[in-house]
Amino acid sequence: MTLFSQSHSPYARKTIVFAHEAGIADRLVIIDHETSPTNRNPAVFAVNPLGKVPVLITPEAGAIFDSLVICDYLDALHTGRRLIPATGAERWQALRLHSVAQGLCDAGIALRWETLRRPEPLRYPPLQEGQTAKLLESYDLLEQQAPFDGPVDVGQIGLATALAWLEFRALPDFRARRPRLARWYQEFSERSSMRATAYHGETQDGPAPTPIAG
Ligand SMILES: N[C@@H](CCC(=O)N[C@@H](CS)C(=O)NCC(=O)O)C(=O)O
Repeated sequence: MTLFSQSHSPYARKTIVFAHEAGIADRLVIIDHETSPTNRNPAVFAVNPLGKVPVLITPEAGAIFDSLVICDYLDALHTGRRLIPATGAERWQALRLHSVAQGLCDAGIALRWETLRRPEPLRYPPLQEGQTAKLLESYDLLEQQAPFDGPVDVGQIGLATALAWLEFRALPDFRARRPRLARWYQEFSERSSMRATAYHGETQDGPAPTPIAG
C-alpha cells in the first residue's frame, strides 16, 4: 500500500509509527510529498481534495484520510492486540488522549503561521497568544495524567509523535516544569518505532507574495 506522507508531518509520522507498532510497516510504500495551503501539490490533491497528507491508497477503498482513519484501517490488518481498543474505558481514554495530541499539532501549526509562516505584516498577536495558551494548558493536563502506562495505543502514539514534533519545531517547551510528561516522552522515544521515523525537512510554503505596488 502506498502512503502519501511527509518527513516533517506529525500526522503522517503517527500513521507510520502506528504501522511499526502493529508489525505491518513493511507493507507500506512511503512517498514523501510537500504540502502547504499556499503551495498546491497536484499529486496530493488528486487523491485528497483537502490537499493534505497523510493519505493511504488502499486496495478496496481507494484513498483514505485523515490520520486517525488511516490508523483505524491499519489496525484491521494485523492479528495482534488492537492499538485502537474496540470497547470500554480503554477505548475512550485512548481516543481522548489522541484528541489532545491532535489538538497539540493543530495549535502548533496555527502558532507557526502566526510566528513564522505568514508574512510579518499579516500576523495577528492575539492568535499567537491564543494558540500558545492551548499548548500550555494541554501540557499541564498531560503532566497531571502522565505517565501513560499500559499497552501501547493510538493515544500514546499520537502523543509521542506530537511532542516530538513540537520539540523538532522549537515550539513552547513541554518539558519545563513537567517532569512526569518529559520522562514518559523520553522513554517512549526509545521505542524502535520512534527511532526508525525521526523528523527531517522544512515546510515549503512557496514563494512569498509580491508586495502590491502603490
Ligand atoms: N487532520 C489531518 C491533518 C493533516 C494535515 O494538516 N497535514 C498537513 C501536513 S503536517 C498538510 O498536509 N497540510 C497542507 C494543507 O493544510 O494544505 C490528519 O490528521 O491527517
